[in-house]
Amino acid sequence: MNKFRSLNIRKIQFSSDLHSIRLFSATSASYDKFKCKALVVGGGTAGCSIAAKLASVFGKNECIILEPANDHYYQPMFTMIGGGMKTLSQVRRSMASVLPKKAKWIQDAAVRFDPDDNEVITKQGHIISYELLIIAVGLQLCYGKIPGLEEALSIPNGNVTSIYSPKYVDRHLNALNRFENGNIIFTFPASPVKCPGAPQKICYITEHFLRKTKKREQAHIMYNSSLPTIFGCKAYADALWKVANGRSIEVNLKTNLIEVHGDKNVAVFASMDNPNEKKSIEYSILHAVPPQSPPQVLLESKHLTNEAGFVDVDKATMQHVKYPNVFALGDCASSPNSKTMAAIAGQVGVLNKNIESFLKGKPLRSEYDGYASCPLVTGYDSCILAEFDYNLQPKETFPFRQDVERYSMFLMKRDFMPFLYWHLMLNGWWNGPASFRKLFSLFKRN
Ligand code: UQ1
Repeated sequence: MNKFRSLNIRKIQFSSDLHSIRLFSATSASYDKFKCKALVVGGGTAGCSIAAKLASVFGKNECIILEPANDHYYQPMFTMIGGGMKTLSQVRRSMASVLPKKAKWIQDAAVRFDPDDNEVITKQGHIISYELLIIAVGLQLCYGKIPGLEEALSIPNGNVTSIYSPKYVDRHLNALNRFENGNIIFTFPASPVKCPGAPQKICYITEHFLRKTKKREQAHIMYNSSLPTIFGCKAYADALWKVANGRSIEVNLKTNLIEVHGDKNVAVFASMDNPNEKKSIEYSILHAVPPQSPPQVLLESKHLTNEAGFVDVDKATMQHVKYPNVFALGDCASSPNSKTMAAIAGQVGVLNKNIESFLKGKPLRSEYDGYASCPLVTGYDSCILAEFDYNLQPKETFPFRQDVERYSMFLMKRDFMPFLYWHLMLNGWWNGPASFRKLFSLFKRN
């Protein structure tokens, strides 16, 4: 690391961020310049897991992680928190405790990528140069894109809830406990989302909660999704239709939440086929899933991204299509897989092998097949474990039928997965269930 006074006009003239103003105005301020073998941008599931692998290969402080947050959440548990099966404090750990000890953590955010110079500029004005860049900045939640939603979510003890953010996740159980009668509406936005099963899981958990508390008769439950299908993979879509119909949940497809009037408890929906076709529905509880997009820094990095702002990688190797020393994984990558934690597990293994080949100057041979898994929790004791690939074909691990609700899969989701996450995945030791699948295939009939 060497300190220097930075007034590099070429570097700052393109930047719209605050730090460039700082560079111009505070001429006496000094900024750090860092150098490393591998720079991992993002300390979420993807960043943390790949950094653990790289830090152990490259050695102490040769891998830098750039991540501004203080806390790290095990987000797959948010649906269970919504149903009161877990608490937020059980799924939160300090960032310092989960990042690999051999890596150097810079608590700051990227504001500009300069892949031609192998540099990243941070919000505080530091410059980090790298030999290898791994982008794992996830998705941002855009509650503000739906007029009235943030306002409604800020009403104390309000009727609008959202398990997608730690800020709002506790509101759902509070609203369920207060519920007396009326419409309970669940939404799915018109954007890519992380864990596309979650908007439905919280719906089924809610339905079971109402049966348990003898309030089911008083509720009319609606699942309003902007998508044209209930689930992308047909085998599980058929199973989910049975769950929804069997529990008298009204499913409205191509129906997009566009406005919330928190003061009147009214949600406005528009048809995806005809945006002028709108309907207003009064709710007792509205569970809203925010539209999501790549973070701002990627939306401003056109040289690295596709049109939608995702890091433009080869969907098999996860290597950038233009910059061979740049890789991406997780929710911010352009690979067209379902954005789940299991997908990241598969990508980490592929990336690890391909980075090794890249550093040796060999062709990248490891290929990600789009594997994603979604434990579709359907209540307080049942779960359908969906597993599929890029072609939306089931790619199942266990020797029994997975398109049915099972208690065993519920226990796996609730009790085994958190252990696997904190102890194996974050240390870079879990690359998905491929070896279990091979083993169990010995017991499979047909
Ligand atoms: C998985 O690998 C994973 O990532 C760690 C999850 O996220 C928490 C999952 O929910 C699942 C189901 C898998 C796949 C693992 C098995 C054993 C099928």
